[in-house]
Amino acid sequence: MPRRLIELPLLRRLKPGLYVHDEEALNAEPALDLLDEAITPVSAFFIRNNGELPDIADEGSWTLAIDGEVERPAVWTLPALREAFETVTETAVLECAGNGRAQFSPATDGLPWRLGAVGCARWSGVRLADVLNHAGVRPGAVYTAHFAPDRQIGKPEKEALSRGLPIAKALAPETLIAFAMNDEPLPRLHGGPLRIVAPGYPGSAWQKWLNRISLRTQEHDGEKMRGTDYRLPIHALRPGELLDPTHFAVITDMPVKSLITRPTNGFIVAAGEMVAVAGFAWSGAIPLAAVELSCDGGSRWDDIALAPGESPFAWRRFETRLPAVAPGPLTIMARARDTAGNCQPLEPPWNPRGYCNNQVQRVSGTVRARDARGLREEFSRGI
Ligand SMILES: Nc1nc2c(c(=O)[nH]1)N[C@H]1C(S)=C(S)[C@@H](COP(=O)(O)O)O[C@H]1N2
Ligand SMILES: [Mo]
Repeated sequence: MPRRLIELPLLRRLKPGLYVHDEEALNAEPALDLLDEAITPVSAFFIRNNGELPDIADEGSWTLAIDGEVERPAVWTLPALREAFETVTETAVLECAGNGRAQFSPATDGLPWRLGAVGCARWSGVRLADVLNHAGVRPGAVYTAHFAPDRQIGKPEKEALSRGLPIAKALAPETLIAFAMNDEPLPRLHGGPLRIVAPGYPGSAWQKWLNRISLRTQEHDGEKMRGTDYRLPIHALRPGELLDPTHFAVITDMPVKSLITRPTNGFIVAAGEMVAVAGFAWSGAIPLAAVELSCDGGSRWDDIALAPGESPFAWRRFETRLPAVAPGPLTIMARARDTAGNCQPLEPPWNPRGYCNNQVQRVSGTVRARDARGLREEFSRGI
C-alpha cells in the first residue's frame, strides 16, 4: 500500500464537522451550518478525490509541463511560474457536479453527496491564458488536457482523473493555475502545489496536483472524460431507459443554485418569534438574477435582497428574518433564477449519474406553541 497523504484522524482535526463518505479516497462534506460564511474556510471545505491521494514528498522539485499544440513547449518550476506571470485572485464557487446526488430518486451510481459538496474561496494564481499564450497556442488547439500523479485506488497504472477545458474557457480571464486558497498556500488536500481553477465549471474540471497541460486538436478523452462520466444526456432520459454514451455531452457551465445555511433541518422556534434565514446563491456562466423564498410549500414566493458578490463567480449572500406565525411544521425553501430565466426546479432534474441537481432545497423545522409554562418561564427570566 502506498503511504497515504493523510490519515483519517488528521483529516478530522483539519476539517472538524465534515461527514466522511469514503475513507479510502477521503471524500468528505461539511454540515451546512459550517458554510454560513461568504468565504468558506479551508477547515469547512469539502474534499473530493477519484483515487488515492498522491504522495508529494518534495514540492521544491514540482514542475508543470506545457506541450501538445503549442509553438514552444515549456517546463515550469513553481518559482519560475510565479516570477514570469502576474498573480491574480479570483473569488469563485467550487461545486462538485455530483453535489445533491443523494436526493435523486431512483438513486444513481456515485457518491451520495448531500448538499455540502460546494464552497466559495479566494483562489490566487497565474492566468492559464498567460501561460498558454507564452507557449504559443497553435490554431488547431481546441481543448486542453490536464494531468496529475494521483492513481485509482489499488490500480497504480490507472490515472484517477485527467480532464480538460474547451480552449475558449482555458483562455478566459477567470481561469487560473492556482497556488493559493484563501491567501494561504494551496493545501495538499485541495491540490497543492498547483491546481486548475475553472470558475463556473464543475469541480471535476478543477484538476488538482497539476503537473502537465497538453493542448489537443480534439475534445480531451482522458480518464473520466468519456461515456457517462461527468457528462449529461443531450435529451432528457427517463430512469431505466437504455443509455447511448454518444448522446451525452461534457458538463461545462453549472446551473443556477442556492443554499440555505441557516436555519438547518430540525430547527425549533416559538410561535411569534422570528426565524433568521440566510444562505447563498450562485450560477455558472449566466449571471444570477434573483432569489425568492417560500414558507408555504411553494405557493407564494417572495423576492429577497441579494448582496453583491465579490466577483462574478463568487456566491452572493441573502439574509432575512421571517415570522413564525402558526404552531406546527414550517418548511423554508429558496429558489434562485439567472438572467436567462433559468430557475431552480422543485423536482430534481434526473439523469443516470446524478449530476447537476439544482432542485429547490427544503429546510424543515417546528414552530412550538407558546404554552403557559413557556410564558411563565419567560416571565420569571424577566423577558
Ligand atoms: N487530480 C485530481 N484532481 C481532481 C480530482 C481528482 O480526483 N484528482 N477530483 C475533482 C473533483 S470531481 C472535484 S469536485 C474537485 C474537488 O476539489 P476539492 O477536493 O479541492 O474540494 O477536484 C477535482 N480535481
Ligand atoms: Mo466532483
